[in-house]
Amino acid sequence: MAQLALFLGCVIPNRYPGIEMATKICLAKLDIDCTDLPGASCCPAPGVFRSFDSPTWLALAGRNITLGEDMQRDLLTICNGCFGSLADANHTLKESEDLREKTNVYLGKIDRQFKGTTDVRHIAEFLYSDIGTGKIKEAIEKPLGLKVAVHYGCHLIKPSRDRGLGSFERPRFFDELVEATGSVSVEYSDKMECCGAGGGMRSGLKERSLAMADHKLSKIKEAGVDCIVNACPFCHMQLDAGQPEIKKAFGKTYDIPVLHYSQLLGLALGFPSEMLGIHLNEVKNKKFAEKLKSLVEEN
Ligand code: 9S8
Ligand code: 9S8
Ligand code: COM
Repeated sequence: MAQLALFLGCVIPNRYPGIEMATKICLAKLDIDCTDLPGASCCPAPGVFRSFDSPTWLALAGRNITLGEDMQRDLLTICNGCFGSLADANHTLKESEDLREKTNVYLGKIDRQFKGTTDVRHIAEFLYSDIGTGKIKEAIEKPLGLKVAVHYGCHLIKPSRDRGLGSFERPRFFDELVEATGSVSVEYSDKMECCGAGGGMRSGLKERSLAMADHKLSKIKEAGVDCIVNACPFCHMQLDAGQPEIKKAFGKTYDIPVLHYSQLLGLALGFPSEMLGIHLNEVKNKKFAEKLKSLVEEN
C-alpha cells in the first residue's frame, strides 16, 4: 500500500481543525500509513492561482510536491481544491519538459527540484480504489443508518479526463463510500452543482455565491436528509457557515448538519462526535445531535 503524507491545506487548520483529527484517527484505525507533511504551504488554491498566474501556481504547487518526494511518500489531500491544484500541477510538471524546466529554475533558488517521483491522492478516491468499500464495511463498528445528501464538489471529479474517476455527470464512488458506513445516499436535484464557494466566488461575489449555496440547500432540504456529506473543507464551510449567512442575506432558514467524509467515517468507526470536531460546525441541529448521542449509547 502507498505510504502517504497528509496535505492539510488552509481551511482545515484555520476553520475546521476537527476534520484533521477525524482524518488522522480514521486512517490510524484502518492501518493506513500516513504522516504529517512538515513545511507545506497553501496548495495554492486552483480557482484563484491557477486561473490567474500559472507560473506561480506551478512553482508553489511544485514546491509542496517536492516535500512529498523528499519523504518518498504520496500526498494525501482531504480537500477537493488541494487535490485539483496539486494533482493537476503534478501531472503538468511530469508531462511537460518545458514547464518542468521553467518551474525548476524557481525551485532551484530554494535548493529544490521537481523530480516527478510522487503521486497526489484524494481521500475519497484513495479509500475507494486502494482500500475498498468491502474493507471499510468490515471495520465499521456502528452502522449509522443516516440519510445523507452526498455533495461531490467540482474539483474532485473535474477535469474528468485527468481524474479518470468515471462518470462526472453521475459518479457513484463517493455514494458507495457513504453507504459503506451503513448510511443511505439520497438522490436530490442538481446534485452535481457547485456549492458556489470556489473560484474566488465566496470572497469576491458573496451574494451570488450564497445564492448558489441556497439553491443547493433548498434541493437538499426537499430530499429530507439527516445531513450533508462532503469531501472538501471549502464546500464544508460554504454549506455550513453559509446557512446563517443565507438567513441574514435572504431570510431563509436552514439547519442541515454538514459533515466531512472523515467525520462520517469516524462516527461509523465508533469515535465520539466531539473527537471528530462535529460540534465545531456553525449549524447546531438538536435532533441530529440526539441521534448521534443515541448512536453512542446503543450497543
Ligand atoms: S490550500 Fe490554501 S486555500 Fe485551500 S483548503 Fe483546499 S485549496 Fe489548497
Ligand atoms: S464546489 Fe464548485 S468549485 Fe468547489 S470543490 Fe470545494 S468548493 Fe464547493
Ligand atoms: C475550491 C478551491 S475547493 S478554489 O476556490 O476553486 O480554488
